[in-house]
Amino acid sequence: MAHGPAKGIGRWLRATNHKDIGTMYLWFSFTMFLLGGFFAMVIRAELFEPGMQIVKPEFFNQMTTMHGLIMVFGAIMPVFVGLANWMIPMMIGAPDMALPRLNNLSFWILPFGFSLLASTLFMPGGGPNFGWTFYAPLSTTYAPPTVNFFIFGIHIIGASSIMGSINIIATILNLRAPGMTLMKMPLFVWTWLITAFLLIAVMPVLAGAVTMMLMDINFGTSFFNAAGGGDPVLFQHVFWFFGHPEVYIIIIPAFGVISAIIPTFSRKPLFGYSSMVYATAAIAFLSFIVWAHHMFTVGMPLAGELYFMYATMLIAVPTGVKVFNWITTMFRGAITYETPMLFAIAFVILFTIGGFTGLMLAIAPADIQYQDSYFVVAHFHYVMVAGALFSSTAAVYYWIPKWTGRMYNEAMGKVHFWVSFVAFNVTFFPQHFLGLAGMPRRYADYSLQFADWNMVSSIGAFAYGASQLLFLYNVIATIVAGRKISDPKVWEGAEGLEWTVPTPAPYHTFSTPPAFK
Ligand code: CU1
Repeated sequence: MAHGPAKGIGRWLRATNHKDIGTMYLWFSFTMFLLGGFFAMVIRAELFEPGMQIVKPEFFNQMTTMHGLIMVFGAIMPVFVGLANWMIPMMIGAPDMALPRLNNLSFWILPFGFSLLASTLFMPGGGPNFGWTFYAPLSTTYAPPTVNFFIFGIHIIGASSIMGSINIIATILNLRAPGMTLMKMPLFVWTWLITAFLLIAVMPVLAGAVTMMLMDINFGTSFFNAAGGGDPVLFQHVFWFFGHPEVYIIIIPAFGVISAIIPTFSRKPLFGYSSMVYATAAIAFLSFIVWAHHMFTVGMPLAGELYFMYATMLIAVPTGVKVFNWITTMFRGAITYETPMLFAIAFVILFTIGGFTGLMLAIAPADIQYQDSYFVVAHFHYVMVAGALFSSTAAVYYWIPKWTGRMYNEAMGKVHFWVSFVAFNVTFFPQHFLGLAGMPRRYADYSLQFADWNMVSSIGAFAYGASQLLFLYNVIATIVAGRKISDPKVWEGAEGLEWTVPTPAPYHTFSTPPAFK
């Protein structure tokens, strides 16, 4: 094997540099975002008006399933791993990630996992059609034969996440520069430290769920089969013991991004740093003990319903602390509204709306009405899109000058923001009305009284989809021909802005990583 930096494709295949791996994660994630987004466009095109027009119901089910799986596991989780790879070593003054070869493996198994998953769409029997939550017995007894590819894909994706998390924890705990104590770390680093522990705790649970499925389907066990003495509700318990912490795995690094951007553009230090750390840890702990709020209609004992209802509502307390701190950071700050700040402020507003509808859904007697309606779809898209996607978009605008040495086009960024912001709300706010009016989720068709708001929602979705192409164009234009940040014109009107939180020494000044001295 040749030594020294590899050239051409070898630079990427054999990458051990955290920046190259971070870049690959970001581009992989954006590719998956466009693919999952394309599936969303198919879904909204079919739902544009009542009656069947574009796709068959069977294919529609595959679209809703693949949209969810690709967005959660392919777009949102990898984008934050990409940001972690790029930023964590620089934020803590480390020369690189602690386990660079493991880092390479974590990334490179992902394209295989997702190729396996996506190729099922072209196989006999079609792709997974049981929703991204793949409840048994729909995903076991009634699944297409390609479910085995789905299971293998999930295993690969899970292994990637676990390896990535081990790497992040090892890096943060061992490679901090002298003087970088835990309570001095930028919040983005803290949020990832906590997220990595969540991932290591729950990805094996997901692996267990799909392994039990594999056994039920192929080897005659009856974990989820009532006829053989099993219990389909067990599947939901196992799935949501993974699935609820999973939504925090997605949103906690987003909190870290927002906690970096808001102080910068408010020109004030973050308000309540230590309370942010403790609130994040509290949210992570609570995320493990609320899973059955997804299952209020399975026939739990009343004591169980009450416990899961109150425990879920408790999460609003540390989340409220965070929102309070962000707003207090902005209070009386010298705020300017560049693109990252616009996305960050939109995050705070829209994520809070998603949080409030979450509180509504947490009320067990009300949830029995909301269950499986479009209200739930509206709720989690406020959290996932306006939460996770807006914050990762903000992060790209915020850090791309640091990554490329070039400035993005601010005017185009602002157009991207405003079209995204308006189109997002046009898409998802009416889905609250549809849900409250009784429209169920995951159906290819609906009755006439839901026609108007569905058309509005579809128009919003097309505009949202189109505005992401503007983002893609802006990013490529920045990399290829963006104004160099050494050009003083870039800094006009940006007095007092700091693009990095602490400024660590350039990594080549370390002869030995501090931890090994
Ligand atoms: Cu949950």
